[in-house]
This record gives sequence, C-alpha cells and structure tokens, in this order.
Amino acid sequence: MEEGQWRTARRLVREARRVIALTGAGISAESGVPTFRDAGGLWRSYRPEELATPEALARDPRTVLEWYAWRRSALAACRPNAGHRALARFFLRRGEAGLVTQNVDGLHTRAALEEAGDASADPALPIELHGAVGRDRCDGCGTRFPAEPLGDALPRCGACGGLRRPDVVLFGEPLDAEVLDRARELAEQADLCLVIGTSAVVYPAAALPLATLEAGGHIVEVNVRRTTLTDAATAAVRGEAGTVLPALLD
Ligand code: BV8
Ligand code: ZN
Repeated sequence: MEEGQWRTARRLVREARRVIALTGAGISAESGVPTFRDAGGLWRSYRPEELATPEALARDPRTVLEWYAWRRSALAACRPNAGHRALARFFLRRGEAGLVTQNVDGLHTRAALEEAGDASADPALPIELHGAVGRDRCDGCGTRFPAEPLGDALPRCGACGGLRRPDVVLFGEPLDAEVLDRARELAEQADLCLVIGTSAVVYPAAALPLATLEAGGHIVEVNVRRTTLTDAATAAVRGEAGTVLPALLD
C-alpha cells in the first residue's frame, strides 16, 4: 500500500477526537460470510434486489424465508475476524460509541462481547442500520423474536398472526428512523469517518461519510479496491480489513 496514504491514515487516526466507522460486507468477507454475489448454486439464479424486497416476501414468502434460513446456517460457521476485533478494541479504548454497520451478520456484536470480556461492551456495540439476520420481526405488530429454524408452515406471530420475517431492512423498506438519526448525528459530530469494506452504493448508509466531510471532517477508506468514495477520502488504504485494521488502529 502506498506509503503516503498509510502515514496520513495513521496520523488522522491518532489525531482524531471523534471517530465514526462505517462498515460493509467487505469487513466480513474474511470471516467467510457469503455476500449476495457468493450465494451458493441454489441462489445463483436470483438477484439480491429480487429476493431482499418486500414485494418478493409478499409474492413468495417461502423462497425468501428459505434464502434467509440458508444465510443464517452459513453464518453459524462464521466468526469475527481480526478486522472486527481491532475495531472493537479501538472503540472500547476510546470509551465512546461510533461503530455503524450495514451488515446484518451480527459479527461486530460478537467481536465487542469477546473483546470486552467482563467489562462493558457498550462502546463497541454497532449501530445496525439494516438490522440483524439472527432475529425475526413480526410483519404485523413489529414484535421481535429470536430466529427459529424454518418449519413446513410459514412462521406466524403468536400475538397477531402476522408473518415472522428476518429483522432486516429489505431494499425498498425504510430504515428505523431513530437508528438512522443516531448514525447521522454521530457522522456530523465526527472529525474522522473510517469507511471499511463497503462499495458505498447503498443509501441512505452511503451518505453518512459525506456528512462527516461536510462537517469539516476527514474520510479514511479501507478497501481492497477503489469505490465511489475513494476520491473524497483524505487517505485511501488499499488492503484487506483483517490485515489493515489491527495495524491502523492498535
Ligand atoms: C430506503 C439487509 C426509502 C438485507 C441491506 C437514494 C436514497 C434513498 C434510497 C435509495 C437511493 N437510491 C437507491 C435507493 C434504494 C436503495 C438502494 O440504496 N439501492 C442501491 C442498490 C442503489 N435503498 C434502500 O432501499 C434502503 N431503503 O432507502 O427506503 C424509503 C423511505 C420511506 C418509505 C419506504 C422506503 C434500504 C437499503 C437497505 C438494504 N438492505 N441489507 C440483507 O442483507 O438481506 S443492504 C445490503 O447491501 C447488505 O447490508 C450489504 O451491506 C449491502 C451491500 O453493500 P456493501 O456492504 O457495500 O457490500 P458490497 O458487497 O456492495 O461491497 C463490499 C465492499 O467490500 C467492496 O467495495 C469490496 O471491494 C470490499 N471488500 C471485499 N473484501 C474486502 C473488502 N474490503 C476490505 N477487506 C476485504 N477483505
Ligand atoms: Zn405480530
């Protein structure tokens, strides 16, 4: 990786007073979490935007719920990687929350609990913009449940009979307003936004680093390739999150 970018990134991390980190599917790639494009043969014939939508859920709930059940089973074998853990240690040391993720795999939460040990994991717990695939939510009354294996009948809410679906934000569904407001507030107050493993094409998440920039802060990007944000970054570190983050943050 280019020396100047690396030195600038290290300086910005060292000097930053308020840091927000926005992560995407790339930080979980080294944990073996299948992204949409890696889907097993079974799902190759579907496009994610076709499956992860409320229309698909209404039209063919069984196929959509089977896809999520497949992703949950694939996730069961995955563990937080060195990148998740370095980020958790960083926010635990700083003692203030700042981790925002687009991922629904729950790996940041597991890394926070593992790294915190008996101390409070709170500063390293992520704001999950798009929810978490390990939980269900009732489409009718919003009640949340731990995810259960998919049976022959579609899962129904005991309280209102509504369909129990994964507690994730599908394409075309709004993000939880409070969650988004909190993430925007952190982005506007930050003087450094670390953008890690995201192609920055999914909105409104992708607008968060720009909020830091507009407030006079800097962007440091960690990615294996260029993205639409690379030119807006004060430093763009080219490399895998699992290798770069421990060196950049520890
Ligand atoms: C909404 C949960 C409105 C589901 C997900 C403008 C404004 C507002 C909305 C839109 C807009 N333009 C378009 C929209 C609609 C849409 C959208 O953004 N579409 C995109 C495709 C253009 N947005 C929405 O629908 C959002 N809702 O705006 O609602 C509304 C308001 C009122 C009423 C009704 C509606 C909801 C978006 C949430 C979608 N749900 N996830 C599920 O996962 O099953 S997003 C989903 O995509 C995942 O969460 C994942 O995070 C994300 C993919 O993005 P990335 O994380 O960036 O992952 P990607 O694979 O693209 O990139 C990986 C990167 O990592 C790459 O750059 C790669 O180089 C890098 N990498 C790989 N390996 C490594 C690495 N980097 C470092 N180390 C490595 N080892
Ligand atoms: Zn219900």
